[in-house]
Amino acid sequence: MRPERVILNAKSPLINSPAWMALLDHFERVNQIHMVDLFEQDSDRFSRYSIQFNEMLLDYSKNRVTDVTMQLLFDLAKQANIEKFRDKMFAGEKINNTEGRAVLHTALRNRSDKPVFVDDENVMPLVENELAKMREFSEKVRKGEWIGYAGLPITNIVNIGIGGSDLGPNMVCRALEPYSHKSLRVHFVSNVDASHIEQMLIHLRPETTLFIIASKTFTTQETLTNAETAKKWFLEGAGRATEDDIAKHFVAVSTNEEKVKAFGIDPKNMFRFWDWVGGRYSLWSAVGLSSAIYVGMDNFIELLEGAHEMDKHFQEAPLEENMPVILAMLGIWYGNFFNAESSAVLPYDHNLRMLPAYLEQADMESNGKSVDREGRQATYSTGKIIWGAEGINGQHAFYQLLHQGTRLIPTDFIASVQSHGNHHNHSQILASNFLAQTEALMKGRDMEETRQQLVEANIELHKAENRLPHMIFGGNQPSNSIVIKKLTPRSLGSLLAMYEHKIFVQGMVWNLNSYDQWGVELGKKLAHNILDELESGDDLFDHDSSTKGLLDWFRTNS
Ligand code: G6Q
Repeated sequence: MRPERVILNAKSPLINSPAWMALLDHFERVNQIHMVDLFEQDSDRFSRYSIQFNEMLLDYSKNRVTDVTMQLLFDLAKQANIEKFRDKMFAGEKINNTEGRAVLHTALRNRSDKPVFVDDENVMPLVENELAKMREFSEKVRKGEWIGYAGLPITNIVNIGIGGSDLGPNMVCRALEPYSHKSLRVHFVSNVDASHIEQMLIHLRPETTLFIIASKTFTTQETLTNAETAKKWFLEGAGRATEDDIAKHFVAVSTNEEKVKAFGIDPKNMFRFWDWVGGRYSLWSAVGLSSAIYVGMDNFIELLEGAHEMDKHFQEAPLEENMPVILAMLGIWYGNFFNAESSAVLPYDHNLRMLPAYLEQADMESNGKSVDREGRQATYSTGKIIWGAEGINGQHAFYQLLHQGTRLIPTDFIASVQSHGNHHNHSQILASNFLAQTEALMKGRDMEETRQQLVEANIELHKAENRLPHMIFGGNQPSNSIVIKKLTPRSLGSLLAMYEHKIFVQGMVWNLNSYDQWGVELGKKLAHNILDELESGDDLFDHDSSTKGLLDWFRTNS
């Protein structure tokens, strides 16, 4: 039987709204405009379409927009009551309506002395308390004062977690590598494939390893399975550790004290966060413990400061000068009017190499929804496919499709001017490529100019004519350039918060609840059923013939 997909027999009204209709009408008139013409008509385009925030620059001039487009996009944002919902979020109102929860990752990095209330309780003392606990613990580990059961200091930290309890801290550790403690190494285990944990443990010694079990619910199958395997390795390894030694080598980050105790971790070794912190928004909480140890608590606080500054910008800047709002509305312009299906994130900073993976979750888990906040079918496209990789590597791989493919793929190019590396010539090459790519995407390659180049290269006429169509390309591919002076804890905090708020704005325009993730539940439930079938060898549940055939294949080949 086919599932009934939409419960309320109604369609979300967004596409009949005045601001939407006005944009649609405008789109018909401007969708053929070429950016080359826009630049030729306006020598001031860069300064009018760029914004500076602290040491960060957003240049959005290479977009297929005019002043009218931007105005209509801001009208749409206003119609969606972005400012009202933003204020509700910061005030701790339960904007996660399907789970009845506040959405307060901003409270985790609230560096002002303003209280933040959830159900009449000021949560700031809780936040401060946990930060103090993180500081005390991380400093002990960093100074070699947290001594393991064999009398040795910790040298390796293993974060066991998945999804939001993995991607955020993992990405932060990679991004802030230059700030890391030089005698500590940090590892992340997420996959339940035993190869992941086994291939890592092989290099470690129980005496000097600290495990951080990070799980908001402390019920996640993959994490608990890896944690049990780690515990077994610790107890049964060559080091002769005992149950009493667990306290020195296992700490937990969770909201669920009962489950943490049941696993065998003493609550005094537990770092807490709360149900008003979504998993994919939790790197600012104790989920960031691995990064706090790795780069030091002062740097972790700097990260929070940078995010807080972006929070203030998001709250205070008018929509027209608001970085997250501008990025969000440009995304809507391409996704909903040009029907762009995906958007690429292309960092030109090696330390930001995990940013695309992190943003894939942040964006797609938040806005990959097809029903609006009132349970009505969304009859418009919502979350775009977010993908990407280090830009310089991408140039030698997938950029061909960006330049000459048939699809419109808006891009975010992200660079830092000052590298942490010591070779200036490398930075210059990297920067020149960064700059050249957005220019090439925008301008394309003109037929006459290309013909001329072929002639100058002494290519025979008939060969040149044959090659010509393959060499020219239309350009007009939009990009945002986000340039930071240097990748520091503070600028990283601002960058990440900017993307979080961009996701928020898009979710609000599409009238979604960006803070639940019911879509990931079904697979988990079915996996539990199938695990019973794999373990027992019995057929316990009904399956389609494909799933049944695959299940049998696993059984016969295991
Ligand atoms: C994030 C998601 C998801 C979650 C993981 C891990 O928003 O909810 O990625 O973080 O499923 O969950 P636990 O932290 O509860 O183990």
